[in-house]
Amino acid sequence: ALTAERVLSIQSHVVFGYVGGKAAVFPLQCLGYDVDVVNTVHFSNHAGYGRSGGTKASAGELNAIIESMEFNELLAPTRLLTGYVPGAEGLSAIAGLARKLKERRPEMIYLLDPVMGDAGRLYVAADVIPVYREMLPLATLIAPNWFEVETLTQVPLNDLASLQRALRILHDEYHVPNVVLSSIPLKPWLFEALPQSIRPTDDSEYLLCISSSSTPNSTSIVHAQCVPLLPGYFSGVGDLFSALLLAHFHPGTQLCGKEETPVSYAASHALSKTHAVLCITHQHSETLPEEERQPTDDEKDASEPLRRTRRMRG
Ligand code: PXL
Repeated sequence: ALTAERVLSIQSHVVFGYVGGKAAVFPLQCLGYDVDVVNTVHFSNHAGYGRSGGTKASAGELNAIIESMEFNELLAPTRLLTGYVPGAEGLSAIAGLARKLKERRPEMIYLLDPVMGDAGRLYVAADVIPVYREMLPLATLIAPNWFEVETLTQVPLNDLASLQRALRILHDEYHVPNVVLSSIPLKPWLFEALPQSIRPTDDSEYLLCISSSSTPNSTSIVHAQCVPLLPGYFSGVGDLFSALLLAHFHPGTQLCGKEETPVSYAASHALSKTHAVLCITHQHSETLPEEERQPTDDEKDASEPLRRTRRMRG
């Protein structure tokens, strides 16, 4: 169904391939949203290639865009989506905008994806970390990966207690109402912690998606769901997932069932659609010559420590 909603999407643009805005904007439009697009960088390709050419928008350039939109009364999104921002200067300008929009329209839904890196490696400047921590209270929901949760909370995630501690820090200290952690490798300690009803029963590899919502009495509701791991290297999966998560998040409606929250409902729709896109991408890759299917050296390095980034060239 078409919505009258307008998303302001602030993330990267690449010429070749589908990461950042290239992975997020089209799905949002397909789901009926009007999307206003601010590019934080204009690069040839994503960081996995080792080399990428192009420009980063300075804080001055971002502010010039914001000010002119404001002047022309074009700045009234019902939803805000922020992703890849390469450094603190630009991110502070975006933080100022997010703060202003939220003050003006407190019911605005803000999905903050603190895109910083993966598998133990940062792909933006480290000076964004404290800026993201300051921005967290503005967010309606955040979609960090495993590494980004560790980076934001400074809690190494190596057992169930540390995972619970990190989620509590995000909810209680940073006042984030909803956290969605997708594509978690299903380590034995996590597998053991899963209720029988959602434990995979076959031997293939799975990823886990957790959504955690805080409740007024300082407890949280956690939902978890497993999704089959597909072989190969994929880029931009997190950006696609976040866009779909935002698109399917409908608080205050009767859409979701008894056992669900608006976030777990959105996460489950985002998960199945992301999985469907990856299945088609994987099928397509099987038709390519062998050499085009290999991850680049940088992608291989990035995926080695945890084997959790799954990227494909493009
Ligand atoms: O998917 C995250 C991302 C977004 N945008 C750019 C990137 C990356 C990850 O490498 O390089 C430009």
